[in-house]
Amino acid sequence: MLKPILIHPDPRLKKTCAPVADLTDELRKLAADMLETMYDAPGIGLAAPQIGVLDRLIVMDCVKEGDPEPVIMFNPEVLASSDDTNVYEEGCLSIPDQYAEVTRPAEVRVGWIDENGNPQEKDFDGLWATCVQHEIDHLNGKLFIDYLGPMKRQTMTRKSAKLKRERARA
Ligand code: K1U
Ligand code: ZN
Repeated sequence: MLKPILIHPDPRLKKTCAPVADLTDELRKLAADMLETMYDAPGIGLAAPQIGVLDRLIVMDCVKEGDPEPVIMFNPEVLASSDDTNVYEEGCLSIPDQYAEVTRPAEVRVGWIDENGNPQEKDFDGLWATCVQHEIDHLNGKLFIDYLGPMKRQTMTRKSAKLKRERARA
């Protein structure tokens, strides 16, 4: 089932999300709905707070061509980050049609609980590394525009607020 994606500014996008304690069928269904919503948007990632759920859950698929590689992460954590960095022009489904360059560690080791309740650990690089850091930021109430200077951030926030008002009227 498709879920509506919150548009910035929204107080729920600024909250720190709570760890998931028990993996229930309800949470698995939520993850499946998030993947469906992400593919439909379309996007390469989605975090639970973007659909108004303040749980530590993200989904991703950064494969551009070929077979899809959906990933579901409960309680994801960056365990280690490289010193070398990567600049990527990021977007956000909660700040539609706006993009800006963000510098982040080029490689990260991430730990998480998968949909079967098993702990996982993996090194990510390239777009996967950028995306997983972007999504984990969402769980800590941080948006990619928070890495920008105040003028650029304000301009992008105003544009997003205008789009949000227009969508509410439509
Ligand atoms: O979390 C989100 O808002 C999703 C976001 C993830 C992301 C994009 C770029 C860099 C880091 C994280 C998006 O998916 S924005 C849409 C997008 O990038 C895209 C859409 C269609 C095809 C390819 C990319
Ligand atoms: Zn985002």
